[in-house]
Amino acid sequence: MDQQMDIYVNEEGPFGYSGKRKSLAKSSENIYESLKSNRTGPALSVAEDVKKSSCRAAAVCLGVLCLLLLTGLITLVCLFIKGNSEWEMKMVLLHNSFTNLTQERDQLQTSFTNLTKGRDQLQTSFTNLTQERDQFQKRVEDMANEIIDFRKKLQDQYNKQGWVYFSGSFYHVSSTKKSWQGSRDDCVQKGADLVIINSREEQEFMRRFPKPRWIGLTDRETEGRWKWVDGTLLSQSYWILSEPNGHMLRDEDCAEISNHLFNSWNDDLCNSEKFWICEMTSLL
Ligand SMILES: [Ca+2]
Ligand SMILES: [Ca+2]
Ligand SMILES: [Ca+2]
Repeated sequence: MDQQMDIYVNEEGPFGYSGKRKSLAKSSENIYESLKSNRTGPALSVAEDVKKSSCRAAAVCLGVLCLLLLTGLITLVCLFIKGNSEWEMKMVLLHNSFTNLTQERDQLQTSFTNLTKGRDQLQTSFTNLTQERDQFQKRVEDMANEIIDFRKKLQDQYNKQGWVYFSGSFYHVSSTKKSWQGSRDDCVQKGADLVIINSREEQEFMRRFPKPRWIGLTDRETEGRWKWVDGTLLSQSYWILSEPNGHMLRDEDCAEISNHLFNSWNDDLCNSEKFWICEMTSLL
């Protein structure tokens, strides 16, 4: 009753209304607490404790969950950062690889360009060389034809003078007889010398000339040491069987050739007068 009277008393008056209002609220709470404590008693107090314990447990669980979530979140962030770093590293490596590949591609492109230029230059050089070769071959063919023509003309000219051409040499057979030395002097005067037989073909060619004739072979310097007029020693010979023999112990030091046999050489006295054969080696 006194409190209610205070309420009414405090509501009066135009001034101090707020302070009175607060006083009124506080009084009401006290009244409510008093009433509540009066109504529930000790049982309500135990329930309140249980409720508080539950709240604490829930709070603890919530805290643990938050801690776990935070830990998981940190782990995820670390994994993300680690993964991100690895990805960035891979990206850097890929970028470097791409850069290197690009440089290698450019170098290869440059090399290919240079090789292409070199190939083109070689192709041009090859074409020029081919043209020069063709021109050179044509010049050689022209020169060969000129030589053939010149040789024909020369042969005709020598033929008119009694010379016969065979395998690079001109041959002249005499129509008169002289000693071996006289025969040789005549050949030298013609710009030639007594024939030197260098091959089987030349030996066979000699058989076309009839009658025994002096050839450019002698052993006047050393008996039995036959030499050609150019100073070379005799290696391949075509003596008649049992020749050279120095017949009847005569000093037969000069060689003659006849045409009746393939092996047709004979040694005879150098002062004997015989026909002879001159040979002029041709440069053609
Ligand atoms: Ca000869
Ligand atoms: Ca002799
Ligand atoms: Ca003889």
